[in-house]
Amino acid sequence: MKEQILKNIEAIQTDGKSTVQLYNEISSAIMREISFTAPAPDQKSAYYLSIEFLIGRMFYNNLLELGILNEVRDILKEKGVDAVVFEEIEDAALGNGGLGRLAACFIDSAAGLDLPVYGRGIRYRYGLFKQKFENGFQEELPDDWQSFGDPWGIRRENEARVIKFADGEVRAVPYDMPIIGKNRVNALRLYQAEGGAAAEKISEYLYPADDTEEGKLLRLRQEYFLSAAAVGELIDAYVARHGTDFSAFPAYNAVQLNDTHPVLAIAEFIRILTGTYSVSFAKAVRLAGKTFGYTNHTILPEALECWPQEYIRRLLPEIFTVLKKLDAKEHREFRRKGIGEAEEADMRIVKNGAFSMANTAVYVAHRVNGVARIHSEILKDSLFRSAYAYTPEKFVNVTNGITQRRWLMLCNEELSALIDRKIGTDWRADIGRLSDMKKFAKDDNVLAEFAQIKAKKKEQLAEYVYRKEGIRLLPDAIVYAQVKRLHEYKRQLMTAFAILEIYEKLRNGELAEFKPTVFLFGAKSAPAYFRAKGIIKFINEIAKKIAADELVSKKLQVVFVTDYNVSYAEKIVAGADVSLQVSTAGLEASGTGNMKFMMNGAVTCGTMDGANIEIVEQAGRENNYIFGAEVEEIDALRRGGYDPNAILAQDGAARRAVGTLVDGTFDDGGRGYFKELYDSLTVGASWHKPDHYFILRDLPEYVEQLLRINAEAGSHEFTQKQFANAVSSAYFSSDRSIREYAEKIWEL
Ligand code: 26Q
Repeated sequence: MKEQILKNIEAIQTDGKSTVQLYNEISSAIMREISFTAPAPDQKSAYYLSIEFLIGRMFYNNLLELGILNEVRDILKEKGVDAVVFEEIEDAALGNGGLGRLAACFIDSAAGLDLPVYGRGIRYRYGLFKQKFENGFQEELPDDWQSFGDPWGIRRENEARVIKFADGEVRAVPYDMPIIGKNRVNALRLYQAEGGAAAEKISEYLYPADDTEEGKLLRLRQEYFLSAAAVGELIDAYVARHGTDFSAFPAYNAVQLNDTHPVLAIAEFIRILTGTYSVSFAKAVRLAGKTFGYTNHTILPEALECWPQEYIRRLLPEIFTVLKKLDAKEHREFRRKGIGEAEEADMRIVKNGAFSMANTAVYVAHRVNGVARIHSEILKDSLFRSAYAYTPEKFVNVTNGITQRRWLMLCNEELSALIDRKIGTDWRADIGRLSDMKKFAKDDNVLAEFAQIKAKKKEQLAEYVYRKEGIRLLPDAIVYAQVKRLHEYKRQLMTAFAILEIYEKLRNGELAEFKPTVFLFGAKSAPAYFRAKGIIKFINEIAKKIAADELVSKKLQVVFVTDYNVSYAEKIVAGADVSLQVSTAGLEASGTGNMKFMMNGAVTCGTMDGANIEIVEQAGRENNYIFGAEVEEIDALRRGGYDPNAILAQDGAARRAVGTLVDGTFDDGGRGYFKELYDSLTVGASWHKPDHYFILRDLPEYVEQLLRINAEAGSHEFTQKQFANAVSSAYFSSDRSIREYAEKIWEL
């Protein structure tokens, strides 16, 4: 296959062709030779249902996975084409953040491990919006990713199926994309909605605005569309092979629900078994239980989906009936077990008058998992406490991971080559071997090479930022990066305050030894998330102010990159020195950006939250910069006695930093963003207490750590810390995560 692909590419005439044309021709030349691996007969398969798949650019990754990246580069070079030009092909952003990127890493690892694990999602016409800044304010533009063509997607017209809603039918047309591993090619199957304008709306946008009833109903349609397309397909395939005795269904199929968005798949499965195939309700539920697993990715109440019963009754009457029966069954069982009312209310499928998707999943699924150790503990202690008390055997942890193919081999060829030179290339097929690098932790030559590579990746990052933003990063600066979805719990605002405090100290001449520092931000705010948009504007105002300060701008720079995405992340994680992971303890389920930075040799400056805890366990706490209140303290503060205003009253530096929101230092164009942020910290806003995310509790320690890093950066000891992180990162390979899913949940 390899040889034939290379021949095909050799034969391509490049003269006078545009980059997009060439991209499509080369990709098609590869696709012609690729055949999807069919699951072996009688082998169990797992299906990963996700509303997001944040794949990123496929071109280089597929060449890497095929083992022909360098050969293709050489062929193109001879034809006068530099392969970097394909960086202008934008990636399909069919996801928004960690949850979607995790799905992409997981299917990559599954293919790499030669496992029959297949993604099922939606082929959105437009992905996550493209971001631009207009005077520092975020604006959103449609992401028309198909304008570059879609050479990797194969339309499966004859596998289209009809999805029924109360008010009409929609066709779900599958598109298969190759997920390439050494020994197999799995299909990632994305469904496109067709059948007229109303139908097409269903797969038009990722996360359509849901501030109206119409918007909410559209989201519900999307969720059912994905669920029904995937479940319908699995049941048809089973019946064709094994007939209508469904007893063996779970022996052949595992279905993983990536958060609550595809939870209606459970109800759809029960609906078809009971309705079309006359399976008893109890048996259908039992089979569903054995088939489905549910992964929770957040404990934030606003992200736990509850569907008004009325919506489901109107749009999906049969699903409504199934959910009601399920709720009644649950109720009978709880009564039989003597479960008290309060506890029952907590666990019930119908909760506060709406269908709780999380409770549905927890009740039916045979496994419920969190995505980092602390998160899984919190699920058992808090969110699903009652369910854990009665069905402890359901609850497992699978700490997230990232694919080292994209997040090390592809984004950091230089570091990968150093590893090859030191321990050979076995680690490329078996990431556990990366730990063999630990023996060089004190080897000055290796450390020097490692430091040189970091410097080189930083230069490449600076080049990229210049190309994208027209901004020159301070040369040889320490690069601190905070790149992730914009959300209050992630506390980008706390970083903004920390920067303002440092800025103030620099102006006062308090930091004579301060080394040049760049703070790099990247984030998109949900279009309707007012405070998140205010935070973006605030950071952009800070960036502008510092850039305009003749003295301080030689030492300190703030850059908020535009349209942060997977391709940007590949540059940033390789070039950064410091990974900022500063969520309020208990609120970041795992984080996966933290792992990408670690693998590329950045130290973590962060709180004891999510996977940070396991990161410092692997790499050594002494090699990272941990600060802030831990979960127990946050819980205690939440129970009473937290007074951010008291902190402001006695901490002048914090008071000045926070005060810039309202003292005229910065301008939000009279739109009220900054006042809203100020109020959220000092008086509370929309159902939150003041400083709901405990920024003022952690800010002083944060500044202290940032300055400590600044003092240590550039030293031999600091390089040792960075190195320790990189070589301790094998545990965070999604290969490890997928093996755990296969064992603990899917029984593959
Ligand atoms: C919910 C209701 C209505 C509309 C949208 C949503 C919604 C949309 C997206 C809720 C959640 C999401 C995305 C969540 C997400 O990305 N979570 C992240 O998942 C990562 C992978 O497990 C973790 O590492 C992160 O900690 C977690 O924040």
